[in-house]
Amino acid sequence: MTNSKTTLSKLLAESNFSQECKELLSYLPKDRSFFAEYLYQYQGFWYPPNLLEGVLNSQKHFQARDSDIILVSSPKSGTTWLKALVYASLHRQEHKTPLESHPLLDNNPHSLVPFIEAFNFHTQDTSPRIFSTHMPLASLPESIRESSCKVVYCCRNPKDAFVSLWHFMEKLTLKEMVGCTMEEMVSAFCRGSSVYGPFWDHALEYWEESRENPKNVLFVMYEEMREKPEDWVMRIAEFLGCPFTEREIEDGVLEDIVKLCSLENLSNLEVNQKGKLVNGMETKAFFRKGENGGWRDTLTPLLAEEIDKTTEQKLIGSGFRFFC
Ligand code: PAP
Repeated sequence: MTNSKTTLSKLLAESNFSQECKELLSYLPKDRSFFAEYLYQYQGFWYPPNLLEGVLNSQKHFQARDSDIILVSSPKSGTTWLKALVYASLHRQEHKTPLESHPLLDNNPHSLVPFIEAFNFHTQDTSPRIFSTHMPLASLPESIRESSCKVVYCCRNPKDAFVSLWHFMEKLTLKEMVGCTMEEMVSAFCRGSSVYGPFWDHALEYWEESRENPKNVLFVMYEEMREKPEDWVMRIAEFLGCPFTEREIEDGVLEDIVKLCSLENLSNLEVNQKGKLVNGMETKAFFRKGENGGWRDTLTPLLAEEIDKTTEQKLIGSGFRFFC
């Protein structure tokens, strides 16, 4: 615990920020936060300083290719799972027996699919390249917005995403570091001041883009994937231009991929129980219950209502609904 705490404090507070980032931090709106000492508002969304620096760096240096695949989500909305599913689907020719030998058996999904804001986007040179990001639509690097690469956005209902973040922070001892109550954290979440928040604006922007530009942006919901994973993996593969054939389905390829990437299977692997990411985060922190509606065992009715009210206000006139 001490180790991961030290690594995280370093990551969040002591990074050696670029001059550009330091200057921005000196005048951007800031809000006291539960995730870092302050979150800073940049292009309408809120970031701890280390992630803001990652966003700036990717906006400057990330060069998208038309064949790239970008997996996008708000934090705690199914990123790890989506990375595993897309990686396994795209590499299914090379790794035909996924339950016996597969990179996902020895690597956490975050190690196989780099996170654009984490400065490690130069490390991948396969085709297609798969990246992930939590960046909002309008802040994506220009080269992504101008390319014809495919974006898959994974959305989750705000109460479960919030609760997942709460437990994640508890596991990483971030709450102790910042010192906040759940009431304070809900209140910050609802005013938009959470990592990559406002949560609702993030989802709405990608949802609208997926309707305007369905060839390039696919919007999926974590809860729907939980209910019918095979259907959704097929839809994602089709969207990415590598549909599963009847024969593959008969041979159990799709079923094996879903099993390989299941919460139960991944969370029991040694790499996901004892491993660490390059930034020092313990891989086990990314796996918990994965329940639809699991927020009920953490949020009081009053706090749930506060989030519901915000959701209601945010979605007025949009035609969009979260799953539950
Ligand atoms: P990240 O944004 O930090 O990458 P992310 O993977 O999006 O995290 O979210 C973690 C959630 O996904 C956890 O949800 P919970 O806290 O409600 O349990 C985690 O359990 C869930 N999760 C991780 N891997 C899988 C998986 N293979 N299948 C389903 N859910 C998963």
